[in-house]
Amino acid sequence: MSPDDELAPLPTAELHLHIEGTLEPELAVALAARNRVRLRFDGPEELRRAYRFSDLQSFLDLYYELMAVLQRPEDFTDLAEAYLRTAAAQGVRHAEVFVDPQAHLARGVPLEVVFEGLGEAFATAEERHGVSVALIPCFLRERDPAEAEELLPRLLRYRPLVIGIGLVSAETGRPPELFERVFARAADEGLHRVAHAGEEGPAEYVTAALDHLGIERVDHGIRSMEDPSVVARLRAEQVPLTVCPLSNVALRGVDRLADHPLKAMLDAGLAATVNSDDPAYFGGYLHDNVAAVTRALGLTLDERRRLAENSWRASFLPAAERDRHL
Ligand code: ES4
Ligand code: ZN
Repeated sequence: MSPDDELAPLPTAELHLHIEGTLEPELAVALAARNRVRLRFDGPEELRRAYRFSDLQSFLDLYYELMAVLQRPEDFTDLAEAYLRTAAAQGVRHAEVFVDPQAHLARGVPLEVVFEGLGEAFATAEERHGVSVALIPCFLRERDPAEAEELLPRLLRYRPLVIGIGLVSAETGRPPELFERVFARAADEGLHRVAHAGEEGPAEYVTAALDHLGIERVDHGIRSMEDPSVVARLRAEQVPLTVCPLSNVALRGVDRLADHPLKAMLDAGLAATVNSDDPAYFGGYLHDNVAAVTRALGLTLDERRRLAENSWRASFLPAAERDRHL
């Protein structure tokens, strides 16, 4: 296929991808065997059948449970390597990858295991897969903000691989303001800042994340569309949104892909991008998401080009490198 074909992948930056969410059932079962971890699933088929969700929390429960198979640095290397291979085939040329250090620390896996394991795969990603990679560790919003504040200095040691921080997990009852201090410190350290907001949480959480956390991109942000004043601000400030269509359908934030607000976001002049979130769980990687919304919403080739261009503008690449893709 050439890039002019309706559904050929365009070179794109992936800006919303949880590395733990790339754990395919086959790899989960293989790592469980390698590490002698018992899973309550008999094999990859049974596991794949469990990849069905009623909401964000039902997904997060399985996502955290399966992390048990990730024990050693090479497990993280294998996980990242599998993602990079698939992502490259889907047009991804740069990825700013999320990781959940607190989820691993909480089950006794040290930071070095996570970062050295991922770093091993990322160090050769450019030459092996033509993909440049950076890491954005995310704080878990259900945990005490003081824990995030204590963790931040330890994350700084992994610069320049680590370029920023994020905020993830279930939003309800955990407004962005709780994390104001750790985000302010990260800004002082020159780190980039993003946050999940307006996924299941209300449009006000998008505003709060912009005002209190100083975020440079909104992860998801689809519920912004419920408040015209939030839409007007996102448009005026050209705040990038990392939208994940298959995720929103899998977690029932949107009933059907045909009802997805992505097209309305583009029509409203928002800087929307398409990303894959937790592709092993939600039915597809970056181009699978683009192809699915293209069909469901009737996106034009020009609109797909705009999505790819938005991804480069929204990336945290140095300007000279970013502009090579525009
Ligand atoms: C996530 Cl889809 C989603 N939402 C919030 N937090 C997450 N962590 C991993 N996937
Ligand atoms: Zn996410």
